[in-house]
Amino acid sequence: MSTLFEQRKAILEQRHEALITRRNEPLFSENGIYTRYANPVITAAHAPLLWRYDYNPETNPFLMERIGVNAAFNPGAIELDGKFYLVVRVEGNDRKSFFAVAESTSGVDGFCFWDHPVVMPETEEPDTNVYDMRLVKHEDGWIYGIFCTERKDPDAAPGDLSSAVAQAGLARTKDLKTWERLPDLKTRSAQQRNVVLHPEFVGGKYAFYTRPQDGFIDAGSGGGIGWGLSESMNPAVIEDETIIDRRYYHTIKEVKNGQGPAPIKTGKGWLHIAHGVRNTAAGLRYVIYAFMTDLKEPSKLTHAPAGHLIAPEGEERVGDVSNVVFTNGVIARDNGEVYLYYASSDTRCHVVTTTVAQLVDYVTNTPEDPLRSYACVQQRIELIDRNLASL
Ligand code: M1P
Repeated sequence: MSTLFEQRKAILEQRHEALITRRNEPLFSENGIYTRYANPVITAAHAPLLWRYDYNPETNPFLMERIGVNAAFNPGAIELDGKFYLVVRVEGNDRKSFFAVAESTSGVDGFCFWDHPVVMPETEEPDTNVYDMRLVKHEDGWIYGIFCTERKDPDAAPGDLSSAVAQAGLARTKDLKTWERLPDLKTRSAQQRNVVLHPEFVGGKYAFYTRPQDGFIDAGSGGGIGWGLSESMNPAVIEDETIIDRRYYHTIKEVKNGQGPAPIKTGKGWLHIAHGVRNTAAGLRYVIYAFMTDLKEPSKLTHAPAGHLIAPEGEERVGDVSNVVFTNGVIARDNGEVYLYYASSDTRCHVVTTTVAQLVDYVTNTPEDPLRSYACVQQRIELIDRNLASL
């Protein structure tokens, strides 16, 4: 007769194994721009059982979960030696996020976490929370992890236990296992989130995409995707920040926006994937959009297709922070394939697959937002008339 502990252990292990070995099926692509997949690639349930349960029947006779995992989202992504690696934002039931590496050979399924999460060293001013790592293979030879470090606002009024200060944490590695923490990025902005390193030197300097903001949540008078240069990564200091992709009234990015992963270098320009936020009666809505900047001058906007590239669909619409899709990870392979990782509603990770050719076609041929309903109708009538003429 097996014990309750043994029965539960067998069921838990069987269910976990079935989940992480589950095949993922591509879905028909209605828009022809990218292919969605039937299942998320990583969820909280993918977290190893060893992270959550005490496996000692003496100290845990009911085989209870001791340290739960609430969510697994907003992964950074990188390809190393032909394998797909995600550095996932794992959030414990205690609300603290940490980073953990999951790897897969296909990029669309079979993601399996390494036994131990990332040990990210702290600076002299310890982080309360770290999240949303962008992984960048820089031409200086390092892999950089740029992430948000969040600490309680020292100027918060007594009793205000929510106000926080967000800044860009920096670390570098060669193997995703050992991380060297660098000083946080210094800019003139009170808060920074969604900071990303450009993969190449620009004029001999390190170049950053930034997102200056007045408050922890509100972009305020700030916002827009910024750009700044730094002589060094240790320390990284940006004196001048300019906005290269600003917010507009009545668009998908009227409240705020932020660079996603580092841009992809293409023959036509740097291809950027970002998130835009607008307000609704049901709260903020986060979508993913794309734009392109000049190959020689990566801070110069050249193409800005209207509207979203990806919006939350089906179960993606619901989670801890509903109506959100967010991306900070992409893998563009040498053969032109693109794996874009995104999370839905701050809860789980998904992938869409496409190619550089499809994304360049999308970005360079989708009309810009004309910013008025009348002009949008004119745009659509031109398309309809061209189509009717070709019948
Ligand atoms: O909750 C949605 C997202 O909110 C933040 O993004 P932004 O800085 O643009 O508001 C981030 O904290 C992100 O992690 C989160 O997914």
